[in-house]
Amino acid sequence: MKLSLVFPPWFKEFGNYQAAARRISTFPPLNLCIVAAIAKKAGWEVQLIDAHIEGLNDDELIKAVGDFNPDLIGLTAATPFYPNAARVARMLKQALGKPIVMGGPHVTYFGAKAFVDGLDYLVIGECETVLTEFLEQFEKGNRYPDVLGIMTHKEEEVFYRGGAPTVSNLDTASLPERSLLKHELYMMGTSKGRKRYTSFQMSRGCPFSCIFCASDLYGKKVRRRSIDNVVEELKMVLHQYKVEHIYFVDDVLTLDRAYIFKLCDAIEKHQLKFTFESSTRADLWDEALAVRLKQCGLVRISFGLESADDHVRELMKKGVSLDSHIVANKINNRLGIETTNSAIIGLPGDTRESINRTVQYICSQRELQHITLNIAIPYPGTEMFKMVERGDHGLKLVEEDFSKFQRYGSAVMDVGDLKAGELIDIQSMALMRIYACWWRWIPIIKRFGIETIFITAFRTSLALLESQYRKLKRSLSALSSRPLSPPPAAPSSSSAKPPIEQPSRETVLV
Ligand code: B12
Ligand code: SF4
Repeated sequence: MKLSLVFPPWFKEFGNYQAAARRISTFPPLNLCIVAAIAKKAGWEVQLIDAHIEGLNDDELIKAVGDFNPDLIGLTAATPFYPNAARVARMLKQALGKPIVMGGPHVTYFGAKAFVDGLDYLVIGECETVLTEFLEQFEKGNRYPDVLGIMTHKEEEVFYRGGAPTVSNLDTASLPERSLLKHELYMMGTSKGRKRYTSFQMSRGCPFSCIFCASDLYGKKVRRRSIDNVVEELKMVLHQYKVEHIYFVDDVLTLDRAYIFKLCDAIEKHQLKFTFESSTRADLWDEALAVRLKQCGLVRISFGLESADDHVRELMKKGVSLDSHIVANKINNRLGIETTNSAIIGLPGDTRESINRTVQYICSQRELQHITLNIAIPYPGTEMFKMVERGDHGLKLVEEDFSKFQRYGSAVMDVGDLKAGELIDIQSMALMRIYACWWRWIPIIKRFGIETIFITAFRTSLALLESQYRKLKRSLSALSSRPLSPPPAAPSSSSAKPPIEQPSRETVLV
């Protein structure tokens, strides 16, 4: 049997920030490599196409999959990728007529609501515990397999027994099948140059409950691989695929301090030479840890600074003090470890003033060298998604097209009297204010390259000009249409509603 795994293309969804996104977000699809490993072990022949990195258009994608002639096609999607993945599913179904399965965070959250024309199966949860049985049943010709974690449908009727159990011992899972990736295409900019890189996972789960994060989609329990198991995969990645840089996608790299020291000892003992990066919390960072990680190749770490406003910080339930951020950045600046601080605007409780406080704080803190400034998006699976459904803190969803669930140049909810559109303008202006400081340019140039910075700055300035022009046009037309007598009664609430794009209902099966 043959399985074709496809990661659909997605850059154009990043609008003005697509050049920067292309530069830093071309991650190898680790989940599809895991699926490939399980399928191969079950005796299937597997093809993996990352249409995004390979730059394939629709026709080229259909041809590549068609030439392989699979029995089953697999797709993956986080929320903003989902509309495009659903489009690709419909397209491949029309062109090739093969059964299609989709997994990932979006379908795990929405279940049956994620069925669209073309999709035959959804994998709800982690696939390691259920995929082998599903493939076996499929191979036997059972098109409606009664397997936990597998959702299927016959026209409008959905069959589902419940979510896939999580993997309790990650060491028992097959190592991701990276032989199917075109490794030479995955390059990451680092302070030590652009390097061939891959993504790598040592643990799953996070015990914290930040309202904007979907880390507990598969449960809160933290599961960690043994150091020996990690070393086995590291050796394979470095020696077989000549990877030079690793992005550890663990939710919180330094959650278990002792584990990290043991990992460093193992990296040294086995003489594994590579640079790496990851993300963690600033309150789980200290000098001894930073020194040790740097000795073993750490070049970049990300912290979530989020907001500088006390009320917003309390509502977002992160529980990391601003002081810890400054201390952690100070350590890294002294040691020469590049540090990314991710801030968010438009969180519950945010106002123009609180956002201004956050931006002012960032501008005044020289230790915070590299900042990313995201617009808060209520991703399905987060507490914030539930808050917006309930309308807590004046949150209101104004955009239901999931492809717009991007953190840059796109906003999907009003926050009190802060309108979504206004947040986009505030983001552009704030980024300009933050990056007006020359000492912030160097790490950015190293990471993105001067050409990417120029394109992004140019497109952002154009977008700002456009938004000013739109505002001016609106004011002029309001002036010219102003009635001489007092206006009639206020419009009804339904006509005052902002336009919300509805998903195309005819494609939603259930
Ligand atoms: C790397 C990563 C990325 C990469 C993804 C690239 C890639 N090629 O995979 C990049 C940087 C591009 C990215 C971007 C974004 N990401 Co991201 N990302 C991650 C991260 C850190 C790791 C993903 C990963 O590899 N996980 C490991 C794999 C093994 O897990 P998995 O994908 O869930 O897959 C398992 C199952 O779902 C299933 N499965 C998945 N797909 C399939 C397919 C088939 C056929 C089958 C059978 C099974 C199956 O099997 C896998 C093994 O059990 C996760 C956090 C995390 N720790 O998972 C966030 C995460 C997936 N990202 C998230 C988000 C929100 C985003 C962004 C939308 C915003 C952001 N935070 O940056 C953007 C979207 C970009 C866009 N176009 O809009 C959320 C998703 C929430 C949601 N509702 O979708 C997560 C969970 C982070 C979080 N904690 O909130 N991301
Ligand atoms: S933001 Fe980080 S600390 Fe907070 S829940 Fe997500 S992974 Fe955990």
